[in-house]
Amino acid sequence: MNTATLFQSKRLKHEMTNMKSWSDFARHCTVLLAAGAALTLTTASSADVEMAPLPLKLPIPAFMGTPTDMPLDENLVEKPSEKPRAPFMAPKGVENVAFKKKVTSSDKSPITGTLELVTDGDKEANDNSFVELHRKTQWVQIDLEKKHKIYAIIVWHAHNTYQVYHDVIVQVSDDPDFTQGVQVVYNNDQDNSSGLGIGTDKEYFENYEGRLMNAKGVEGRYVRLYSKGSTYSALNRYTEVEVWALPAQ
Ligand SMILES: [Ca+2]
Ligand SMILES: [Ca+2]
Repeated sequence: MNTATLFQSKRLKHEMTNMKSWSDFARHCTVLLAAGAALTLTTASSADVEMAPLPLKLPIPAFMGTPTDMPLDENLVEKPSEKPRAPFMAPKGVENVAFKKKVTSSDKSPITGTLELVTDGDKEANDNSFVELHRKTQWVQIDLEKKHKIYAIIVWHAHNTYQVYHDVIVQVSDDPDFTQGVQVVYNNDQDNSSGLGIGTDKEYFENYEGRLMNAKGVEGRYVRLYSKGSTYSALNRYTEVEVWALPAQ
């Protein structure tokens, strides 16, 4: 018998001596068992997270169907789906933590709209619902105010007409300057024209569903989204960005 077991045995003997009856002892054991069961339950719930479909609210579609007259290289651009996107499963309790959070950008004077539009909750395809940034590679960045565990990032650039945005790169970091600890969630810059590394994700057609990127629980405080114009315009429009996450432990 080791010291710990001997100690426990002595302690139990002591407690039994002090108990007035067997019913006292039984009550004591029940309390101990209940405490043990509660502990087991806590361990099980943290290891086995309950999942639920992301409670997304989609805007009204500005057009129906899929483009037929757009040149489409299936190696580069994803074929538009005829079906609605399948529900995305994430841990129960995730929230859009980007809502009303501060947005900064590489473009200090947007052509139309303001940066607040990126996280104001309006994702409709109206002309006054997006901020329009200048040409070439531009980014918008959201400060989540503290570190989060991120499960999905959804972006609506502009979904008023058929178009494919170029160099869509999404990164997460704890560094507001994105010089260190940068984690890449999405990158479809397949020819590295934005110079942030070759991406292996595909380009895609914008529509009312936005683009949902699986962030796989990546942790960070800042989310940065790049783009370099679209098939419609050399300018960069952002209607809304959602970041579905839980606070990081
Ligand atoms: Ca908006
Ligand atoms: Ca490119």
